[in-house]
Amino acid sequence: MKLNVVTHNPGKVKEFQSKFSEYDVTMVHVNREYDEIQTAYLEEVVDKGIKQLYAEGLRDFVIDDSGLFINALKGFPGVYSAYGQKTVGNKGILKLMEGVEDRSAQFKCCIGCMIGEERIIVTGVCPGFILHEERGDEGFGYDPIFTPNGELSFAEMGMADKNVISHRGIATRMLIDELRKRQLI
Ligand code: ITT
Repeated sequence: MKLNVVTHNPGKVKEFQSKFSEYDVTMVHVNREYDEIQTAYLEEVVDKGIKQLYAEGLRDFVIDDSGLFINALKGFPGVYSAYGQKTVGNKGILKLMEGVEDRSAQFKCCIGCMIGEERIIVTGVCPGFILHEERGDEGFGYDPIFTPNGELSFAEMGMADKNVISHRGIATRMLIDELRKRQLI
């Protein structure tokens, strides 16, 4: 089957495809807008986004709202991660973290899926740490400054290894389990 991925971010589509190929699902990149409401919760953004796209007539699709939550910055950039990436970027985040001892952070990924009338929302979390410098050139977004285990950054790992432990990898596995339970894939 085909599943539309509504996003501006081709990196997300690639990560979904690598997980869904095994189930004969082809991801189709749909570069289309939906409103991302201002809220502290990724799940609310996804819930509203799904309802809007469904009301506009889109069928069989997934959307993904993700963010990097840094403990020493009280969760910033969090739900503002896309804005943080576009404005200060990784260098700006590293600057904010200069001299900060607590480097702990979490990546979160909330995926919403609508197939037929079935609506599924799942969230995956990946704990880790903010590095002191950018490392690696794979992946996208905050990957060069995040390490899940204090060793390699996500951008040094390559997609397959990242997917095993990442927030999106975890959320995608949860979604696949739900879809299989409901015999949708
Ligand atoms: P959409 O069109 O799907 O919204 P986006 O890239 O703007 O694409 P989000 O609104 O979910 O995505 O914003 C999340 C931000 O966090 C964005 O800047 C991403 O680059 C970054 N991000 C999300 N997942 C990431 C990952 O796995 N690795 C690195 N950065 C990530």
